[in-house]
Amino acid sequence: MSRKALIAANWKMNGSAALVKEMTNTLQSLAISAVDVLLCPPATLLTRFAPSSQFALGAQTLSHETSGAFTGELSAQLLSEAGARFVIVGHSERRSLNFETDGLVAAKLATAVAAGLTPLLCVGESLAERQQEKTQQVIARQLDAVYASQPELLAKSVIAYEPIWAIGTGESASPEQAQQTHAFIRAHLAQYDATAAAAVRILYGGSVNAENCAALFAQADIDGALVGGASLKPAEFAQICLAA
Ligand code: G2H
Repeated sequence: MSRKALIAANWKMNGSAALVKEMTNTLQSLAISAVDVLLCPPATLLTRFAPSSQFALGAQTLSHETSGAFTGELSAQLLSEAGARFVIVGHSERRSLNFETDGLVAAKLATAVAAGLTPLLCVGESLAERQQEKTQQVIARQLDAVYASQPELLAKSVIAYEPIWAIGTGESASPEQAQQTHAFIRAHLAQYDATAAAAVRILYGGSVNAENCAALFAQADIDGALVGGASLKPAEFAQICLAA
């Protein structure tokens, strides 16, 4: 099964109109075609991007509601109208800082797909959970919460494995550690839809940079990366795209 790599930038609550221009110029000049490139800036910057064949745009979260009295929230439709084609769902920062439960993540993912957005579902264990050898248990729970009752959504999803202990710490999972968990994720998803599990792109996220990315991309079940800090530096992000 050959899967086209996807390199996704998660700017988190960073970036600026100036960075939009700088990143656009960098990616336009490279004309990368071997991999898909996705930029997820803060929602307010989505409309600052001119349409480009070099990259797609995504949001970092969405409401599970479609409209109504939800002050401060953004619906899938609003994000789509702003140019988003993808949306990150269930990032660990949303799960911990915004108290997003497995159930809410599942509802958000379904709402995204219904509106035509491709969800990028984040899963991953904490350091304590890894030390207690609960990595697979935690990830299985996070996947089951979404796909056990709606397996048809798997074929429309991208998965990102982001071990919480590797996020923003500068300490990436080793390629072997990541591959082991990616293989587990693919095998676990096969119980819902074997064809979709073989085809689904599973990205690695957590302190990916220009130095460590090639070894990660060499692994059989790693189909790209969700890049945080390094995606704020256009030259380094471009290097990561070129390494995939
Ligand atoms: C993990 C990742 C991007 P960073 O959150 O989603 O961030 O690359 O800074 O660890």
